[in-house]
Amino acid sequence: MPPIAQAPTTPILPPVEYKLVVEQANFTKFCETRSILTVNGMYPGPEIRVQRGQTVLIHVQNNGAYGITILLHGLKQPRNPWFDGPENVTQCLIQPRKNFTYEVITSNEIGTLWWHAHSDWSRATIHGAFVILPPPDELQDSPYQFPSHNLIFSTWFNQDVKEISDIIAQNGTNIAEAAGYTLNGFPGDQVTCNNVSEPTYNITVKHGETYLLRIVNAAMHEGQYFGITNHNLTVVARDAAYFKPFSSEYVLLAPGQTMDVTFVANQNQSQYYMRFRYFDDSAVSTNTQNTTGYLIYSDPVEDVVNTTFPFLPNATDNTTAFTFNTHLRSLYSRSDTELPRGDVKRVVLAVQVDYLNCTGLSDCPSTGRQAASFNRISFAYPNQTNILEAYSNGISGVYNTTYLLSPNEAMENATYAYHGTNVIELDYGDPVEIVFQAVDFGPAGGHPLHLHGYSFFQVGMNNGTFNSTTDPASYNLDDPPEMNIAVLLGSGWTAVRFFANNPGVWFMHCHFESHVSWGMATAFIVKDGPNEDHKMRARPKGMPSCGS
Ligand SMILES: [Cu+2]
Repeated sequence: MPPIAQAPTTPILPPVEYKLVVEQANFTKFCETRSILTVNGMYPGPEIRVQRGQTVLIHVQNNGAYGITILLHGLKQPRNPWFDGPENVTQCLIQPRKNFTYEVITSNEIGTLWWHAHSDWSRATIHGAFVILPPPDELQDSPYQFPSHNLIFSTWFNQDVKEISDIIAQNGTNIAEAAGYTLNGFPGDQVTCNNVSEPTYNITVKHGETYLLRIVNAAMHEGQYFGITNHNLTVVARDAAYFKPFSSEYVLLAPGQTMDVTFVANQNQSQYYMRFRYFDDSAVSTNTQNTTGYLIYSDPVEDVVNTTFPFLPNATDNTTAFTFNTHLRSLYSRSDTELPRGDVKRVVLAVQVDYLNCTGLSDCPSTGRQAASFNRISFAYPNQTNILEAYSNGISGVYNTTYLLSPNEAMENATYAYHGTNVIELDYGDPVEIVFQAVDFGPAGGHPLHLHGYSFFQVGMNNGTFNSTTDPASYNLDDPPEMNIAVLLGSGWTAVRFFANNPGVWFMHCHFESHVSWGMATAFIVKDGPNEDHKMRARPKGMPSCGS
């Protein structure tokens, strides 16, 4: 059993510090001026940049009108769940006029991750890139030597996102349709306001140079294809883990995923389209905006603009999405030591959108409401405390450690879910396999399923119902891709494996924001192991106090 995620041996750099001030700021997009919650007045927020293995101190000052939390998405935070971020799971809200410092430990992540708010729907506007560079001696042989640009794709609403999330969490109403999307804050030239194109993000390149794009899909609900006219892309990493590089006309990112892609500026010196186009295997209506940017050569020999869009697959082409998601392979296989290959503790989770029976529940309409669940448990956030606090202090009555139903039972009757704060307990070092099984074959579509505190290896993925006898025979146990978000397509199953070697409380949830609001979430409690470095760190001083 391997040790907890360690940074490869590199010189220890002193911690780097960032200040994030949460505050309202006005932005005009899609023909409306709105006051939105920002960090440092920016949309998207500032980049955080570190060297692998470095610790980051993030000082958050909340000058907003309501409480928030911040998550460093995809950082494993070894033994350090206290600074992971999800509201009422590992911490309580940072209330208005309060501050809190996150101590973020980077370990073996490389490339691009992101940070975002992890309370209500604040992440719609509070997010930014988190860049992890290799140490100098590795940099020169890595794709991170190239000049890079961050491409942050976001969803924009013409309503207050706090109001949207409060209504959805209470009434289970359907997703509020986005006003549109932005690339680094720009809607792009396919969006017009009073017949004038909205501003378009652009990057300038020199002919013959290689560039790195750090793509963050910060969208609330929308998977996205991305491509550049006439330029081939090479995928080198996703979710801060290297892949065997592969060349592709386009890439696909689920909400929450990050991807590092290189390309060579080797075309006629002109201007080309960068384009995002949504992928959606659900029947829920989606804003179909094409989101564009320009790639501009610095010394155009001809004053010609290439107006052709890059080819991107059809939005409802499930086969292409499946092919892309099953094509990925790890490069330096941490899987050599970190992938469980023998007996595993298998956790099958039926993943579905369903209904909540509101009998006996407050704040729930008597007619019932739409919900989402794992094994028909729709996750209820604790109220006046958080799960980590309850776990570390031995406070009972905050969460349950048993799931009411076996997956088979959960799949039998797909109508109603139960409301509960149910978590899954693991012993330190357990070799774990999670099989996500889509149950709502149909309109709900697929789910990007995200685990905090870990990355896992996707060993299998297919259509239909998982067969525990025959399907494991088809697993990739040689070079499965490592990730922190596994895609479950709407009609199948996805299997991931990891060793439970990071003690603490770790949230797991769908990265569609409405599905989390409806309860598609749970947490793993990984118990301490026998040695000192197998134990969760002690509770830091100054955690935000609970209760409003
Ligand atoms: Cu979902």
